[in-house]
Amino acid sequence: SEGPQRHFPLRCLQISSFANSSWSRTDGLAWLGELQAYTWRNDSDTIRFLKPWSQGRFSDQQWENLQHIFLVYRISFTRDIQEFVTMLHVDYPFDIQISGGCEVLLGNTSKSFLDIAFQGKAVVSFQGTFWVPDPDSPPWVQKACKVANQDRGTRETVQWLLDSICPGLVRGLLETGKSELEKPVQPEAWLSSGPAPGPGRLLLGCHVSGFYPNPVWAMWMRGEQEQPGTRRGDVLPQADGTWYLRVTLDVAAGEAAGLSCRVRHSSLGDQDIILYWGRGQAS
Ligand code: J81
Repeated sequence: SEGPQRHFPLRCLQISSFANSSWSRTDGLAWLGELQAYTWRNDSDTIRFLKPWSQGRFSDQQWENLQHIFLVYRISFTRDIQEFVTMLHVDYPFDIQISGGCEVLLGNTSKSFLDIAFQGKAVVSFQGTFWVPDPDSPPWVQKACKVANQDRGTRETVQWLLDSICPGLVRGLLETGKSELEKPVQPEAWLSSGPAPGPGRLLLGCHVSGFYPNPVWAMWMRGEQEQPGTRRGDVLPQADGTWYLRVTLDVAAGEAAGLSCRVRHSSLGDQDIILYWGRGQAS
C-alpha cells in the first residue's frame, strides 16, 4: 500500500494565562494537518472530539487513560509554574504557550517536537530525554529546567507521549480520517470591483472561497500573460475548515477589458477556473 501522500502533522497547542497568584487558565487544541480535531477548554475535564474520526484507532480505555494523564498534568503544570514564579521571582501577568506533536514519516519512522514559549518567545524545548533551555532564555527559566530535569518520571512520560503515543494516534487518525483529510474541496470564485484606488482607476478583486487543502494559485491574466501587479491577500481560514483568498489588481479603467482571473487548485485537476472581467460581475 502507498504511504500518505501529504504531510499531516499532529500539532497540540496549550495556551496558559497566569494573571496573578490566584487566577490562571489553560486551554488546549490540536490539529491534524489543516483540520482541527480536538479542543480542551479550561472549564472542562474532558478533551472534546471535533471530528467523527477523532478517536482514531484508540479504544475508549486508552482514551480514558490519556485523559487522566492530561488532567493530572494540567493541575501539576499550573502548580509547578506558580511555585517557580514564587521561588524565582517572576512578575505576573504572563502567558505560556506549548506546542507539541509529531509527524509520521515513510518507513515506520516519526519525528516529534515539544516547544515552550514564555510571553510569545521560545524558551525551552524537550530534546531526547531532557528539558533544554534556549541559550538566551532568562536565568529563571534555566533554573526551572534544572528542577524539571530532576523529575525522571515526567521526562519518561513526555518521551513516551512524543515517541510512542503520538505516532500511534496519528497512524490511526490517518486511517479513520482518510477520506476527509485527502478529499480536495473545489473553490468557488467571483469577481468584484473595490473602492477606486485613484481617479480613473479600478481595483479588480478576484475571490476564491471554500477550497481544501490550502495551497491555491490565483492570478490576474491578460490572455496567457500573468499580470505582475496582482496582489495576493492572506489565505484566511473559514469556519467549515476550508480557506478563502482574494487577489486584487489596480488598473486604469480603460484597461480592465480583456483581463481575467485564473485559479488553479488540486481539486480542479487541469480545469482551471477562468473568470473574465466585464462578463456578469457588478462593476
Ligand atoms: C516558561 C516555562 C519554563 C518552565 C521550564 C520547565 C519546563 C518543564 C515543563 N514541565 C511540564 O510541563 C510538566 C509539569 C508537571 C510535572 O512537573 C509533574 O508535576 C507531573 C506529575 O508528576 C508526578 O507524577 C507522575 C505520575 O503521575 C510521575 O510519577 C512523576 O515522576 C511525578 O513527579 N507530571 C506529569 O503530569 C507527567 C505528564 C507530562 C505531560 C507533558 C505534556 C507537555
